[in-house]
Amino acid sequence: MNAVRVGMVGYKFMGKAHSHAYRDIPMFFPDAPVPVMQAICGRSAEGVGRAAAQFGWAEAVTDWRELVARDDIDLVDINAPSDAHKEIALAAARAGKHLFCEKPLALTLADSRDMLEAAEAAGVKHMIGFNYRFAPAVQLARKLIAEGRLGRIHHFRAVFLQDWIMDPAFPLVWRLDKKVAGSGAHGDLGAHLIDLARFLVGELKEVVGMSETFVKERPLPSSMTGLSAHGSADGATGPVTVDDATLFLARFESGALGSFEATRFAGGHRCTNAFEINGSLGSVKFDFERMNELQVYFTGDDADVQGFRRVLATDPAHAYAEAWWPPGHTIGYEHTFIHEIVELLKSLQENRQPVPNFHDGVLCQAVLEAVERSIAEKRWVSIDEM
Ligand code: SOE
Repeated sequence: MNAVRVGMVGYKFMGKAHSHAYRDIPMFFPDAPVPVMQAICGRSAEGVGRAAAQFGWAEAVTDWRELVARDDIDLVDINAPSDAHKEIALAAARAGKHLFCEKPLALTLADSRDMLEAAEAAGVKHMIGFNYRFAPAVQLARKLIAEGRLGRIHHFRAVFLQDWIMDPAFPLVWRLDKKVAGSGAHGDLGAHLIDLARFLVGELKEVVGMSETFVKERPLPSSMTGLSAHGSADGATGPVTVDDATLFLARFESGALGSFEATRFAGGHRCTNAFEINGSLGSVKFDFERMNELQVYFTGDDADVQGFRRVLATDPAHAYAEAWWPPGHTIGYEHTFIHEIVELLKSLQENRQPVPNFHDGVLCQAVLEAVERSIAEKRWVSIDEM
């Protein structure tokens, strides 16, 4: 397979990130199949038409049902709001298309399982968009752990901190509506932490959580411009139906202990996605705001140089680095999507499932829902219960 014809549903934030990746891949990853940007789909003809022209899609369409049924599409890329994922994925799988779906996979664990089942029944490839795995510094952390260089892992400590809805005048956008988003900071940000935890340390065994919605009523939006939306002028308000912040503790299957904090109320933190892992032989620290770096500590270092050191993950020894610039020339947020989609395209070429796939989406959703159950029932919840 030398070319993959893509049909994409959604054209906002993630639509732009994915489009940018499709455009860059032939230039920097010439060995991957070429993504052909066949058609982009959105509800507003004007909006999607503008996006198609700006992002470089051959065609703009408004009916996703027609799009997923077309013979000239191999892969359906779903980055519409979360409540639309399931219906589109099921129809696309039935039409025999490979699937690429943004996180969280669906609004509920039951829906996620339906999506996995549909993809498996159709025999198509399925990928979920957990892009942070694909930062070279995160891949380095994984390699150090897999090679046993951090020894037995004791702790995984992670935070995803944002502050874009702290102003009570910020409007009730779709991300604050449970019917559309499933949950708030928990599913939007916590899902990434859970995925990183699973990727780096392994499966979680049990969880206990707490959450809060600090601003319970907000102005209705006058424009749905995502993270920079504006409130309505007529003073109409509506209830916030998702969490502003969710925190939880976890025990991993391996016996390691985890702590997770996802919030949109951490003033001053625009997008702090950070973790620290402590093992018997060493530790690593990652902060997405300095995404090219991994702080590394080894207990075996000489006594006079003990301490964390900064490794810049831009050398040929680091994942994906050779495709880019000479050592020391850093990369950014958009590159995580490029690496993720390279994995997807190569999986199609090699006729194997990409990683992470819908199984990972289901397992992440099981943890998200176990935390919600724990909060509702005020108790530890085992992942096996889900
Ligand atoms: C907004 O909170 C958001 O863009 C998330 O939806 C993304 O998944 C995360 O990567 C950054 O923040």
